[in-house]
Amino acid sequence: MVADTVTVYLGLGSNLGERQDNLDKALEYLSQRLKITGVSSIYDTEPVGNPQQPRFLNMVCCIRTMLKPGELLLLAKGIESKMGRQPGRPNSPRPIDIDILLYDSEVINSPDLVIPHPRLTRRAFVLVPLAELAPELVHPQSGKTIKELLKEVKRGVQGVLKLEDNG
Ligand code: PH2
Ligand code: MG
Ligand code: MG
Repeated sequence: MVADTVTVYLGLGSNLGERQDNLDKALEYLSQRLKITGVSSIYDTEPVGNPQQPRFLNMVCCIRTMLKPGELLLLAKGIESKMGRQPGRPNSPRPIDIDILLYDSEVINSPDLVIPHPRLTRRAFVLVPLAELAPELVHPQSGKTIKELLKEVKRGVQGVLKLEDNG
């Protein structure tokens, strides 16, 4: 029997150290365990939440995997920790943050994992790169497409600048 693979979107962010190298390294680690089918441009973004921290580089990738949501979370956390992220310090600068944005069209509300990512619908630094890869993708809870959600973002796309040398 062929096991099911699902399409998943991951958000990557870095605001500590060599940010672009960190994104590359995270993609390399991910590709050792799953198939990356698409990557967005990289964006230089204003920090949201804690304005005292350095600017981020953010991007989104699309993957195909047989990993279950919990297994994928463990993989993401493992890569974060291998790359030197200190656990238990939310909103502090980090070499890498890997967030599961959407897992197929599943809705999951468990204590350690909420999918779709709860802040996805209001974050331009996620919606802009996600809209590059999947503008017509429907967000399961709102029933809106990524393109529509992006149009509705309150502060618009200010503070989200495309890195021009990223192809
Ligand atoms: N991640 C956060 C909080 N704020 N701001 C930007 N621009 N990019 C991020 O990836 C980001 C953030 C928590 O994970
Ligand atoms: Mg995050
Ligand atoms: Mg995270």
